[in-house]
Amino acid sequence: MGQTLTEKILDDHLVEGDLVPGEEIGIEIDQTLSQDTTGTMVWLQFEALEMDEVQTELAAQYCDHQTYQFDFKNTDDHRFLRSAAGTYGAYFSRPGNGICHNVHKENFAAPGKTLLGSDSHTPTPGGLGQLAIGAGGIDIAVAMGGGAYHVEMPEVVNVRLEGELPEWATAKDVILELLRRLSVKGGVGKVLEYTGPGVETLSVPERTTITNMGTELGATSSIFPTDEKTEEWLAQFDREDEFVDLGPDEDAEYADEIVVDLSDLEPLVSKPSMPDEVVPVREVEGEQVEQVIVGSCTNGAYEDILPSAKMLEGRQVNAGTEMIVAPGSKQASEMLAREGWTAEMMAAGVNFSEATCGACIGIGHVPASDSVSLRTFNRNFEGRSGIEDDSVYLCSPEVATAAAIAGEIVDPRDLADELGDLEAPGFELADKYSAGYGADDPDIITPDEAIDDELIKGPNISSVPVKDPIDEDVSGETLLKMGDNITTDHIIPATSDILKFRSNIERLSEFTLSRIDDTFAERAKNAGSSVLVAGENYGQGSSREHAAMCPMFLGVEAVLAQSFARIHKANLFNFGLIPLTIDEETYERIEQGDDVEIVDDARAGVESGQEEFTIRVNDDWEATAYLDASERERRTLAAGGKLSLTKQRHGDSGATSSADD
Ligand code: MIC
Ligand code: SF4
Repeated sequence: MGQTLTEKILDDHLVEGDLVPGEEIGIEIDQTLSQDTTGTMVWLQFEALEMDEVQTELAAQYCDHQTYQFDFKNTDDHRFLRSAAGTYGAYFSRPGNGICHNVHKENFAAPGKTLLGSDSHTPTPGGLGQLAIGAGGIDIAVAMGGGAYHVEMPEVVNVRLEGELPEWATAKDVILELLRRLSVKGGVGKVLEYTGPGVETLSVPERTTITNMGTELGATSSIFPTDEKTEEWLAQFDREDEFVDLGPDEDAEYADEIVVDLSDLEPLVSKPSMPDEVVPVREVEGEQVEQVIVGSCTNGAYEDILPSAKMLEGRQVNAGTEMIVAPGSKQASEMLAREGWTAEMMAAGVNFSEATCGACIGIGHVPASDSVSLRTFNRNFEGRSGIEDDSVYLCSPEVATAAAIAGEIVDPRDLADELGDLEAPGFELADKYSAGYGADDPDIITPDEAIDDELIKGPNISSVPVKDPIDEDVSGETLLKMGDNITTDHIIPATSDILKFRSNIERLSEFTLSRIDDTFAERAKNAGSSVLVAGENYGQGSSREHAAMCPMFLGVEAVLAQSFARIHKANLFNFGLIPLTIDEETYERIEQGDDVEIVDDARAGVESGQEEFTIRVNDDWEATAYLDASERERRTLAAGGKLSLTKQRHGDSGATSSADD
């Protein structure tokens, strides 16, 4: 039987297990990436593993989320990251050089290689045939130490693209259409593999918009085959020698097939406050818009911003609307400037941000109260923009720019009819990125150019908390009962007032679940030990392991949910919290404030492979909760987490010559 492209790359990197969907496999990782807000924990954990240097072909550390450095703590984090990259042999991308996914794609992403990154949008370079997966920080640290990455073998779904995009429909509309059909949990446990005649009509930046936002479906990864378009794009960066011809076998078998006819697509938008609330733009036309932002890791390439620039040529941004362009990388900014588009857009009334995540997580450009913000980003979770009850819509650069011109949401086709002279900008590749990148890039410090050979820690950089092995008795009060689709932004928000404590778990934990209940941290501390209850898809969104570390630090022992998002569930194992699945009836019955006790010996049960646990609620009624975990996850959990396990194995010194799993 033939193989899918995903299976081929996994097969090439397989070190444990078989490629059977649902079973755990271990794969070798060629490249890693980490960014500033998850990276400090990555390197602190790498330090705790007592490794001398990075073992992967390539490791890259980016400073991209909080580059405005509002607080010395941010700058200290960046200096620490530079020192860690230098000490252990990683590439270091300086603050302001761009968002990890964009800079990695431009400089290092390579077809056929595996990439593991401490950011949920790591699958972005799937658009050029790389198999890239997002994970928690300690998984990156272990991979950098030469350890395998373990993941449930996903089902590979064939997304067959037919036809060609009509005018004004874009790659963003392809992924919004999939979100409309599948929802934010429709991709859990799956890799979306794109095939069909529509593929060759899309260029690499368009493909990476689609693979980037596959994360919003909950997918493990998304991937495109490679072709002349891939080679052409790599050549723009003088990297054509990294091209590899990759695709599925003709008789490859997929778990499922989804057909998207590109020619049927029209401009779409995600309504507040979930990426899958997708409707045609025409359904929400007329909504007044006070802010428009074009950019981010989803649509921040030069080629994504160019259509906006063309639409604004000779026009002006509406007086009632602010328009900001936030390029994904300095390369994109520099290209726009060199080609004259920056001046053109500035003359139209656009403001430029540095190449940073920034506004995507509420750092700068926070919308006004009771206002609509239209963004080309990938997430619009409530409050993420920096103001509670925000109204953030997600769309393509074309739809965003049409709104900036009109001052209200408008389908660009209708705006074009109204204005008479607004042409569809189409998609155009840059001629060549010739501005002295690669080896001469002053913003990427290669391992050979490193200026540090020891770690530099500022006063806010503390150590990684390590949990004790789990106890035989696990019980606690249900301190919070939550609904479906709780995001890691709810668990540990990322706004700038909070982000500065990412390297200091004691301080950060004070904000745990504050977006849902600001008394939570205090109550958890007082309770000593507690449990959380949630509905479906608990922990969707970011890869931040802080969303497991902080509850653990506050004494949460177990999370009882109807289902979990993939990365968060792995993070719960990695930090010794028991992720138990409950059915709808139990979820409905259990109330906030209820005392929950695992009746069985929890430790013995976890270790022995027990799948069903009896929980007793308020000493009154009982129900069954399920633990779906591999043998390796059970060992990790029983030990109190991955770091505790490593320390126990190596007699507390943690010292090892290559990282274990
Ligand atoms: C996000 O988009 O939510 C982030 C901020 O990039 C996170 C990483 C983090 O929390 O630092 C992600 O996607 O993993
Ligand atoms: Fe940065 Fe936003 Fe992309 Fe996350 S989703 S990496 S915060 S731009």
